[in-house]
This record gives sequence, C-alpha cells and structure tokens, in this order.
Amino acid sequence: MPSFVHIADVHLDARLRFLGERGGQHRANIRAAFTRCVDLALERRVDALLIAGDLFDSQRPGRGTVDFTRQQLARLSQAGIAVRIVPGTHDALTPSGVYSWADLESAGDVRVYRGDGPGGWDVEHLASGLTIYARPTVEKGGGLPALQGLPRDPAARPGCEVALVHAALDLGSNDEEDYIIDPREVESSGLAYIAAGHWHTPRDFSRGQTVARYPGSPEPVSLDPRRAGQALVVTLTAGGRPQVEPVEVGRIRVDMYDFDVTGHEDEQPLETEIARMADPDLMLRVRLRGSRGPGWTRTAEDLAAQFAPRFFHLSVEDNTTDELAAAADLPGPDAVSRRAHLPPELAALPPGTAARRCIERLQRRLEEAAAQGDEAEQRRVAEALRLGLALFAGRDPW
Ligand SMILES: [Mn+2]
Repeated sequence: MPSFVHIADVHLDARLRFLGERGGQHRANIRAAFTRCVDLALERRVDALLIAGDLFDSQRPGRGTVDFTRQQLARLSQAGIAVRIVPGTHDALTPSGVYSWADLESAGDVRVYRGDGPGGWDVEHLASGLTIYARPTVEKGGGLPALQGLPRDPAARPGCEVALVHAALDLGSNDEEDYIIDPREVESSGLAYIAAGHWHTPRDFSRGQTVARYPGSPEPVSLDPRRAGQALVVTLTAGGRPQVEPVEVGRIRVDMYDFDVTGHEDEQPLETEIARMADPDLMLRVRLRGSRGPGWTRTAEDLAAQFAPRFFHLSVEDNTTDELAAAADLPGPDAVSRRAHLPPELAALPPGTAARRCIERLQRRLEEAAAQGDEAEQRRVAEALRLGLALFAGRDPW
C-alpha cells in the first residue's frame, strides 16, 4: 500500500522579526528541518512527500532559498519519490506569486497543484496507487468549506484517496478569510486521509473512517508555546485505517514561564528560575506579573540581556500592574511590538475558542502591518487588540 510523508507550514524564509539578530540563524534551522523531512522520506522509502501549503513564508523568498528548495526536491525525484505541493495562504497561487516563478517542477517529479479541474480541484492518480485531491488557495478562502465539491473518483483504489488542503478547522469560530474544514465534512468525505496545513501545531481531527491531521510546522515560526517540530509518516492500509507516525524533525522548542513577583523581596528567585531553564535550543517567554517589592532594582530588559546568551531566544515581559496601566495609553512603538507578540491576557483564553482566535488574528494583522511598516494600521490594530484583550479578560478597557 502507498505511503507518504506529510508536512506543512514550513515557512521557508520567514521574517521572524521577533528574533532580532537571531532571525538568520532560525531561518537556517527551518531549512535544516526541511532537509530532515526530505531525509525522512528517503530513509522510509515512501512513495511521496505531500506539502500542505505555506512551504514558503511569502511570495518573494530569496533566490538562495528557492534554489535550496529545488535541490532538496531533486534529491527525492532522483530516488523515485513524488513531491506534491498545494499552495497555502502565505504562498497562495497568484499570477505573480512564488509558484509563478520558482519553477520547482524543474526538480523532477514535482507538481504544484494549480486547480485546473472543475471547481478548482485537481485530481491525480500517482503510480503508487495514491489518488490525490487538491485545491490550491488562489485568494483568501472567504470562509468557504474546504472540501466542497471534492470530485471523488470511482476509479480510485479503495483506501488510497487523500485530500491535500490548506484550511482552518472549524471549531465554531469561523475566520472568513480562510477556507474552513467542517468536522462533519471530514466524516462524510469517504477519504482515507486528509493531509491538512494551516495550523502550526500538530492536531488530529480524524472523524469516522477518515484520518485527518495537521502536522504543524517543522520548526516554530512564532512564540506560540504549543508544540511544533513534526513530520508525519503515513502508511495506507488495505481495508483499515491509515497508520500515522509522527517523527521529530525540529530543533527549537518554545516555552512560556509566568512569574508572579508579588511577595518576592527581590529578583533573586526569578533569576534562579530563569537560570534553571537555560537551554540553547529554547525560545523562552518570561512574563512577569503582580507588584514588585522595594528590593527589585533590575528591569525586565536587564534580566533579558543577562540571560539571553544561555537561550536561543529570551524575552522578559514586564506585565506588573503599573506597567499594564501605562501600556493602556495609546501605544508607542515599544508597546506596539510588545503587544504584537506577548499580550499577557492571551494565555488566559483557552486555545481554540472564538476569543482566542480573534486575538490571534489581530496579532497576525499587527505583525503584518509592522512588517509592511504601516504605522497607521499598526495603531489601529493595536488599539483593537487592546480593547479586545481587555473585554475578553472582563476588564473595563476605558
Ligand atoms: Mn502557515
């Protein structure tokens, strides 16, 4: 029976502004993780590598990155392993987008799905027996059902039908900018496997007979402490459920540490804790809250500067009561960038809820605005974020 490696959301050439000078190093980590995905496919002698969108972080990755990608894909082609790619949201199929000029197909048995069939679907039968249904992201999904109009082919081999999609799982909080996967659609799809991308953390959303997975990003591309770092080895079975084996391919972990300064005479206990967590492969977000005693002399910036060399990345956010009150003023550049990544109330919102997704979406917009240098938009979104966080946390924002 056919087997494949399923990855998504690699985000090659991500900007990673939050990492400052370390950004280049982490871009190298992301490349290395992608190389390990290719190695994995070669080692396991699978039939295909399926990439479920956001292989590239933008439509304009560097030439060097595109060449690197082509070389990696060529290694697979030379071993007889097919590569199939569906454009995602960052690398959507647009007239001048990355897939219009990167020429990945010249690497060999590589295909980027362009949605040439009815309803924007591509249907392909691979020599291994695998049937792939794919619909590229051509523009924002507009909240459309991701599996709508999927043209099941009666000629497909039983148990070998796979959908390759880049879409958000619908947990009751639709984001109208994405394609949406309704869990009920999963169950009624009749597919063996749904190879999904879009979520940067692994998730199993199998329903009924259909196995459905997000592999998450091979390396983290934000300070989201939920896990990343996996590729999935999927083996289809005759008459049974596909078997999925997650394999670690990432190097860097992200973690978050909340520290309440209330009742501590000075910063010594905090310093001890940070030192205990030191790890050169860890991105750590330390968040301070509570009210400081008079013995505290060092700022969050001082602490971050002292301990940063012992981590891959360290941020220390000062969310003590006074600081928060100050941050409630109209945001200056520092407050904007702080909120872009690290709103303290966000952790209180359970993952997957409408509130959480709303705030995360605003964060993304804020990062995009910052990346584009659009200050007016930054202020507008920062204000929306401030109000949203306060309201969701049950505070009076005014
Ligand atoms: Mn992505």
